[in-house]
Amino acid sequence: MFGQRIRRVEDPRLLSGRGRYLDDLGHDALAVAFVRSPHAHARIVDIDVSAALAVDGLVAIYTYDDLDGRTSEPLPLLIPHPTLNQGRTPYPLADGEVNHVGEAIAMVVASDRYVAEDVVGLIQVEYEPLPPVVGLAASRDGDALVHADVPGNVAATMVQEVGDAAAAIAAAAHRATLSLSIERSASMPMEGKGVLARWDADDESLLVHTSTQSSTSVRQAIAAKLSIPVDRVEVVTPDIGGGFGVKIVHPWPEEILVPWAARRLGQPVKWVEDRREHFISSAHERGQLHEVEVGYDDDGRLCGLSVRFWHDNGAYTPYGLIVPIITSTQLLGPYKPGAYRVEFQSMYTNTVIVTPYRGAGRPQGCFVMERVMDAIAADLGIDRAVVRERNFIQPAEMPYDHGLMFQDGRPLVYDSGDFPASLAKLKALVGWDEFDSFRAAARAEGRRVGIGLGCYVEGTGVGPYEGGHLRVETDGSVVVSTGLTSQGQGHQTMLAQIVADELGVEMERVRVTTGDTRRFKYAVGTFASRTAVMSGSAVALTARKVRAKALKIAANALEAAVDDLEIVDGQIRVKGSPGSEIDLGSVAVLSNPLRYAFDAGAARATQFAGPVDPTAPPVPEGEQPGLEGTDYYSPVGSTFANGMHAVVVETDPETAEINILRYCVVHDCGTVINPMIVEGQIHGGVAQGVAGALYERMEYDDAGQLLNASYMDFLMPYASEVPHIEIDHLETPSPLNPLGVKGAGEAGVIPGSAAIAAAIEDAEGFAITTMPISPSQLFDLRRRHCER
Ligand code: MCN
Repeated sequence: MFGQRIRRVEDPRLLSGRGRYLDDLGHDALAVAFVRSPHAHARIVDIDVSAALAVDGLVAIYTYDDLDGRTSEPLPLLIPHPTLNQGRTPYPLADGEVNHVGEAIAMVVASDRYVAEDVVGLIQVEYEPLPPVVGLAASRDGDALVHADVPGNVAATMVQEVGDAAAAIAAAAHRATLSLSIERSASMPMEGKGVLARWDADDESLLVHTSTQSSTSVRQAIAAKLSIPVDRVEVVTPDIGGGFGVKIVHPWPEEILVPWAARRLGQPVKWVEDRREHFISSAHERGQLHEVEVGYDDDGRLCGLSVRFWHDNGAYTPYGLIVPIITSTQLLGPYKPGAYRVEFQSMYTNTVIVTPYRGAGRPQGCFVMERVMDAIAADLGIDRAVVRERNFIQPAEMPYDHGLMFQDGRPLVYDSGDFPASLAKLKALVGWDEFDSFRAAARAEGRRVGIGLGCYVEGTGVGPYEGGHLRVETDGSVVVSTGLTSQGQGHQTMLAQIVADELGVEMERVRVTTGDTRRFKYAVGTFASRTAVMSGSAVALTARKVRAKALKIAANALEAAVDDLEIVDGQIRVKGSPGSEIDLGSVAVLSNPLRYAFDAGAARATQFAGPVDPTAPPVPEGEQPGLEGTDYYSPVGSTFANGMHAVVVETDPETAEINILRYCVVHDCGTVINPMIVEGQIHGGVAQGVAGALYERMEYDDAGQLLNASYMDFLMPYASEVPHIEIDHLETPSPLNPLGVKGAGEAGVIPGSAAIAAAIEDAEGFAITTMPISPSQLFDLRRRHCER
């Protein structure tokens, strides 16, 4: 099964409308709607609910003053960092001050959502507006402050340096400076966030369904905030209509408030985010400004690189410095930078918080580094691919230690990759060396075409651990549970593939559940393209453990040596001796002394009468009953996937419309478990990369109002804007995990802006330094370059 193009087992259910998403549940629940701030920055003077109290169907209105115990404290700073000495997190409901449009101020619980929204409209909040800080320029000016006690709006400053970059740049034969920026954007999952909570007063326990990327972390957070023992909280993740990072914050305020209200009211309570709420109160990403100095030799080899950048972290820092740390380290891509210095400042603005969105800081880093490569090539008149080849880390240099600290606090060490081979494949796929003749032919027809490259390396499969549980049922079917949640990546399929191979069963007999703490309690979450590496490895190790147990029991039953046995299609048999075999279901019966005659495999496993087998032997010392097992995988470091994209664009000489003619991808995620899923992941990623390059941006005005907070104005690409994607794979297995896999879930998005900017630059003949770029912006750039 491993490595085969197997159709996703979850799709028939999802595609035929039989998925169960959060809003398909809890039709008996009370509904929640929030009063959210219309101001980017304001003091709350008064909240008057009197006009709302008479509304039929209203159950409760809560403000900050109603919160008790630990719910009245700020939400946790999930990933602290020593340099984040000015971290700030919000309260579940604003405590006297709001710091972005959309921040929750009051929570309304009512008989249904219509009533709840009516009540929201009747609550009068008096504000004293404060000066808003919108955008990096205003934040860096520091004239107005987001948090009065944070000077200069600087949440953190972080520097990493390897060698003396300033000296290396000064001594280099050639130097260049670049100013590069990427605007804010955000993930737009089809399904927004949502929470449903049920309080069981007898058991004093909570059952919470939430559309999260980390059910185990939400469980811990609810238990801590509501001061309930963890074993009194279970969190279940139903089907999820996409996350792309935004559902990794654990907890979102609503994930505390809804269970809190359910316990207080003794009734089920549900909140489902609407699209406007998603725009103005869920997380964004990408907004960064970079100043680069680079020194290089006559051949285009890097001598020194110095990058200073500013990261717009929005109003709070619940997710710490993960995004800018990733940019600062992953920016280097497949290259050796010579001496390297990077410094960033994470800046507060009165806008929605920033947390990782698919790619997480890498699209910005890749854009910076690839613009540098193209600038060097342009300056020296060297082919852009050649400049890259000359700066590549070579396969023989793996594992390659950059001397930097990565996002997981561990050294940035690449484990594997063959960058020259990847580039050779990409050049062949796109026809790099033949492009000049294509360009000449196009020019002869009055057309403008250009080609661009983008290369990246992506740390995937970060720790600290994931686990799996596997049980063989007495009918021979296999039940696998992991704590990770699935947002559409096809985890049920790929984990079933792994188990089928490791255990020797048919894939159809394997059923996988994810994200249900009732079934598996210890997990970290689905982010950083870590499931294939982490859960894949954990489930493989678990399957090996259960296989060993099955063989031991079967060896006893068949009176054979363990080493002489094999498992084929769920049958354990003596190799080369047909006829002497026992099926896994029967072994499962034998594994449990409490054998019931009506267990599926019982008749085959033993000869006994009556409902319970009195002759069953005791559980052997050191063993546990049941053909099941649990194991964990905890890696020593991240594994580094890589890839390279080439894009051919055509720009309209009159209208400046930008069309992608070809989009080629070479992708290395180590050993591929399911090429069909990986290609699907690349397609989705490329669509988001194209979106980030040409369409999607968060358009704030100076008052901090998001002007395009609806799908009428926020340009998501349709299928018509996403090009046909040509893919080739290279497999350099990771030496770090038992399967040799590296992650694939984010890769497609990373080089989109870099490669598309390069292609537009190639078509137009002037530098592209900001992304995304619209036709009107390109049109303006043309005018400015003509005027020069
Ligand atoms: N895979 C494989 N072989 C490999 C690596 C991966 O077959 N060597 C397959 C696996 O089958 C897995 C899929 O690719 O099902 C993605 O694996 P992985 O790279 O481990 O990523 P995760 O499963 O951890 O998913 C997280 C990643 C991230 S971080 C974002 S953001 C993202 C993404 O996945 N969000 C998504 N892809 C998404 N896809 C959908 N449909 N929806 C989202 O919200």
